[in-house]
Amino acid sequence: MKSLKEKLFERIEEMRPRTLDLIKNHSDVVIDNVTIGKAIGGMRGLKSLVTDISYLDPNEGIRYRGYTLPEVFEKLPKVPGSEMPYVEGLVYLLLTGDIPTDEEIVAVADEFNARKEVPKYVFDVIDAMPSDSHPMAMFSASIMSMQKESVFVQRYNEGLNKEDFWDATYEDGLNLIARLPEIAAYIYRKKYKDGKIIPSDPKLDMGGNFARMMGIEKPYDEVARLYFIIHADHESGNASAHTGHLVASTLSDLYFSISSAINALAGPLHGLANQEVLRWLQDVMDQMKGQKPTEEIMKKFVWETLNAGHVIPGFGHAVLRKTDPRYTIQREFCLKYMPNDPIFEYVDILYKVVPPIPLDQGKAKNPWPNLDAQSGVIQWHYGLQEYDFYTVLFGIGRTIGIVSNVIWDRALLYPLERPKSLTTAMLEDFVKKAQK
Ligand code: AMX
Repeated sequence: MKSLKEKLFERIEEMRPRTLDLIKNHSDVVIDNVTIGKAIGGMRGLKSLVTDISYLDPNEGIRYRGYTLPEVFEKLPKVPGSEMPYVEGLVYLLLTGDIPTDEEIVAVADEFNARKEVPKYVFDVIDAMPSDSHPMAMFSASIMSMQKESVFVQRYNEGLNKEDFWDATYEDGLNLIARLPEIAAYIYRKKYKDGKIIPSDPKLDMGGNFARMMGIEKPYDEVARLYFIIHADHESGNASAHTGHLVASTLSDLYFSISSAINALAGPLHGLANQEVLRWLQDVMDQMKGQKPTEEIMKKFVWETLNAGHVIPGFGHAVLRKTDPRYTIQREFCLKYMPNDPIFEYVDILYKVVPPIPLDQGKAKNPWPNLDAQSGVIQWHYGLQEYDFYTVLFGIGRTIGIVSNVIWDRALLYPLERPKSLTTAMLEDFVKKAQK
């Protein structure tokens, strides 16, 4: 049996000539137009990045290496006694494009276990931060503090050949992914549970071990696996993935790159949206004094929010144009494990009443729920009621996708990212020329 790294190298050798051929022989082939709307409008939808790790179809949602999310959950090997797959298996799939066999998954889980010891000074860094620091700031700082461990930097300084950059990046990436659950759980227990730390269990898989270190009973291990898998990747253009790629394109190591990506994820239009949804729902619940609203009453709350000039959190998406499959998978989980949860019942009513409203209003291009519409609700149900922490969970998942992308960026020798800017006056000149 080949190890994950050997299998990855096999794939890299297959891909390198294809990329080389595109650059050498087809660089002039046009794939998109750059308009003023795109240049000022955050490059929305501009086809200007390449990744084979995932593809976001506007109608169908995300595919990981060609597999839809339901297929990923069905095909990846399951943790014994669990309905959810190994998160470690997703890393294997994203890196190689293959579903691991039962034998391969055991080897990969062992490889992660061997890498998961967190250096003690990381906990000292967290302890030294003010206790009211945002958990995402603590998470980002912890990752940054480990930069001195970088295998890439060490081997780069020894004169590493650029053909082998991916190999050292693989070492950093897997070390980082293996350590993040313990770091996140430490931040949680330190910040919200009086610092009573629960040690890691080397025999457990990533999701199971995370649930244990968080101190939350079953089926929270299933929630952890579900979360890390659905949040892992969403193409390269979203803010966190793009930040990770951009920083790594300077040949900064993965500790710099992932810490930056975590900072990008901390914005309310990106990873922080899950807590906004819960806040909105609980505000409605308070006003309803716990009563279940009718659809008519719920519509009134939605309109109040819109009329106050705010967005309905958990709805809409920059690329997707249908219900997010990551929402649907969580909804199925809720229907199975927590159908009578009062907040879930609210989410269900919202799903019925919100979509026609933005359509009537004629503004939002996508009126359907995104993954955040109920991700906070599930956490709340299992006792994780500290909103600020939710984005850290997203960050653990997203790191898996970014690490996979950066390893491949290095394998295919992608260069420094450096788009060109124009001035406003130059754009106005383009308009004048176009009008002549
Ligand atoms: N409620 C009300 N209005 C909305 C809306 C919503 N949920 N989603 C979009 N709109 C409005 C926009 O504010 C914009 O109005 P404007 O022209 O007055 O500025 C208009 O509809 C067009 O927006 P769009 O092109 O459809 O969306 P976008 O690509 O600009 O933004 C997103 C996408 C996700 C930021 C937006 O839909 C939004 O703010 N949603 C609520 C916050 C949220 O759920 N974020 C989570 C996203 C997923 C993630 O990364 N975690």
